[in-house]
Amino acid sequence: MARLSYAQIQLITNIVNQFEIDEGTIDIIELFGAGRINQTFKITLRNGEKRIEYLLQNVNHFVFPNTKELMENLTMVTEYIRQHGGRSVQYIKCKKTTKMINGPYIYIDNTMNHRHWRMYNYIDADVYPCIINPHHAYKLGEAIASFYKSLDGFDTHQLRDTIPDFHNTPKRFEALAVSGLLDSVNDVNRMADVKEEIKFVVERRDKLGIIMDALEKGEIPYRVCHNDPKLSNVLFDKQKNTPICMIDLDTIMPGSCLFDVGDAIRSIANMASEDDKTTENVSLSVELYEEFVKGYLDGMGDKLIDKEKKLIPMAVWVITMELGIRFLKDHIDRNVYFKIERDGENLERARIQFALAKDIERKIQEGKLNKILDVH
Ligand code: GN1
Ligand code: MG
Repeated sequence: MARLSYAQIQLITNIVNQFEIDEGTIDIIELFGAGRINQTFKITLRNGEKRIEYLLQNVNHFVFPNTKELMENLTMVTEYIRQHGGRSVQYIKCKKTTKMINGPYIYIDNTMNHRHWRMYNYIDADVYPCIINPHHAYKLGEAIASFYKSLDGFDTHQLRDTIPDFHNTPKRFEALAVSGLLDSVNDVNRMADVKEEIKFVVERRDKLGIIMDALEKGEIPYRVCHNDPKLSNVLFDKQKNTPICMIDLDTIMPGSCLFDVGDAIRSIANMASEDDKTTENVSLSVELYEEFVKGYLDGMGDKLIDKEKKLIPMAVWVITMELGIRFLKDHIDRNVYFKIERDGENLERARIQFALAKDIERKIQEGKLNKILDVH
């Protein structure tokens, strides 16, 4: 991980000082986490023998244009969870002397980019960056179910869409088509590179709306969804190894729980990594899929309706296609959304997702993803 320069340290120190924390002096500042969107720093304060740790985050306001509404969502949800006996991160208000343009929880800095910052307490916990054994898949299923339970009774209407149409897969397809059209005028070579991938998506466009349609027709319910349910977004108790809470709550919005189920499976059950350079290792592990589903069904009990259960295999496919489409669009748009280290990375990421989608199609056809579901 890159080390910070003294100039950066001074900048961060100044930002930390805009928040209402006064339990000690800043002792350590380090880069933290590996998100594709926001940038996170861990801040350690020292007061004699006591250490207090926080996370400071630069919220990507290209991705989240309305950080005021974003923080309203997050504070509502985290307060609800705490009031109902659960644990969650707690956001820190800015000092009264700080100019607050976007509500009490966001500080906008004075640099050219006017970056948006927020701070919250650091919870000391176990975090698994990747699956080590099938039991982790089971535990993730259980953790996501327990997140849903902790928000039981929360009125979804209170939440704003922080990213409108985030999992509206047909709209993601339309956005890809628009980027493609614009770019074919400007950059013929870039479009030539993605011809195969565009064809792959177009051939499958009719099935992309299967979850959105069920939701809009009222066949499956709206619930409070996390929308980024990867294993590394769950904190586990260091002693008991039980889930404490889910983090990275920026995309909490109303939607189908199938978005979360699909995305969680997509992210953990691929034998290849999301950032592999070739597709040779891509394959959906049926074992990890089944373990996750077991954990999720055990955790949800009778909360899940039959139609939701039935759609689980297709949800994994839809969300995989959707992320492929998003990576592909970002490649065509010259990487304005997902962080990259070199051009071409987003195209490689899209290819991984499409290869996975193809493997899922095969496994659905062979009936391999239905065995665990007990639905016909
Ligand atoms: C982004 O930043 P990160 O890694 O938590 C993205 C998710 C994708 C994920 C793919 C707000 O999440 O939707 O599934 O990358 N988050 C947003 O790795 O777009
Ligand atoms: Mg995220």
